[in-house]
Amino acid sequence: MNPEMASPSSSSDRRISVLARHLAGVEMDSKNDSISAFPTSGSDNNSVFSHVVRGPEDPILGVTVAYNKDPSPVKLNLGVGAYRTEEGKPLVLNVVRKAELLLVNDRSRVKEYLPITGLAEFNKLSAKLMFGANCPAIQENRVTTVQCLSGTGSLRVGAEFLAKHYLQRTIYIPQPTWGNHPKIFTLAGLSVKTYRYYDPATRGLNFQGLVEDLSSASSGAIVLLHACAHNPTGVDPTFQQWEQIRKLMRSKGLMPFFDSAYQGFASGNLDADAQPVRMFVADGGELLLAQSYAKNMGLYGERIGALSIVCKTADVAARVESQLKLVIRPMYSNPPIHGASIVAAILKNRDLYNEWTIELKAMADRIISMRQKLFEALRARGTPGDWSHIVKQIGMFTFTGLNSKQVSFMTKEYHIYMTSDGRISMAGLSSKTVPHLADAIHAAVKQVV
Ligand code: KET
Repeated sequence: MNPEMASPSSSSDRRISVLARHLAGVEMDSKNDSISAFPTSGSDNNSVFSHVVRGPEDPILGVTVAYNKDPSPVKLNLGVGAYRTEEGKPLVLNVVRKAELLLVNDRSRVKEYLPITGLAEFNKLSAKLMFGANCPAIQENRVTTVQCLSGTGSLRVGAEFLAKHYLQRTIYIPQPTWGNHPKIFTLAGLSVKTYRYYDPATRGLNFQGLVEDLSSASSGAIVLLHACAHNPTGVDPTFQQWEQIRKLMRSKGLMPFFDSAYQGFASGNLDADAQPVRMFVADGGELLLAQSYAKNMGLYGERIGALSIVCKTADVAARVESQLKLVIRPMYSNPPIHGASIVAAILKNRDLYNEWTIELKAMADRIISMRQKLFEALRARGTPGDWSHIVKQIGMFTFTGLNSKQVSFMTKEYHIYMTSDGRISMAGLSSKTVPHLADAIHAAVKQVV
């Protein structure tokens, strides 16, 4: 549909519904004398919001809320994907501390607004990090990159741009996927469908289902792909499978929208984890990419990420960027400066960059060692079932296969907090807490069906 046609009718619909609500309110007021003529005044206790019902907690972030309320000394939060040290503490990377010191000591830095598109240097370096130093699309200025509010904000801005300017409004997301995806895309105006991804029987990729579903997707549809370390399953396609997915998608004109929240966390190597995205860029086609530095630089609360759109020509890319600015400006005007400055300081300096890759690898390795430890602990207890998926799965999470009843049992009896789909954040585990988790899983599997 032509977006110019869409807006007048939808805005008139909105006006009519506001008017209808207004009239209903006036009628109610006139029937009920006890309601003040000025309901927002403090003269009575009738809140204009009294009809508001309590919303549910977020399925992932709500786990932390519940965890924080638990006074137990043995409680363990394996809900949100946030890295913890062996001591169970959040980690600020050394290289981030160094970059922050550089920034603080640089008296020429000011706190002016950034441009709508963010810190230019950060944008360039982010595109290079994912697409590679010698990427022709970058050299030909066919990529536009805008700084956004971490991965979530990048997805949202990309989705709003697509809803306004792309020929298709349907986006296919994997089944299952990160719980926020359907909400982000629906609220941005896209219509969400799913493609088969995970096979619970094999605890692996349902490649045939994926191929069938993408083959029957309508031409031009958008397809959300996890760039690496699929959340929540920890199951990624092989490079050969990626190549088949690429060919299939390009032959049907499907639009790839990559979500990269874990670059470096899958293999421990930033370039290796970028490979699937680079395969799609190398064929000269178009795509979108949402990047997050929350996990791989440990910059969670700095809300720093980027949206890149790879286009066919520099001219198109420039026009696309001008429209991204029109999406961003009324949403949050322009992005925050601090996180972008940290990332840029690290990415542009060879020593700091190298130091980052070492720290990143150490995080990835610690997660892998937790996989091994948990697997061995379950084997030692003789826990019924095949737990080899714990060591096979990739990235921050293990998709255990535990059901929601078993999860609530573990929370109630063992004070272990995780999402109800049975996902555990391996990054929240330490050598000290593995036995406690293994005991809990063992009891849950034995006692709860
Ligand atoms: N994509 C994926 C796949 C993802 O797992 C997350 C975060 C994000 C994007 C967004 O992250 P941001 O902080 O906006 O850069 N996932 C973890 C945290 C969360 O749910 O917010 C999680 O799954 O635990």
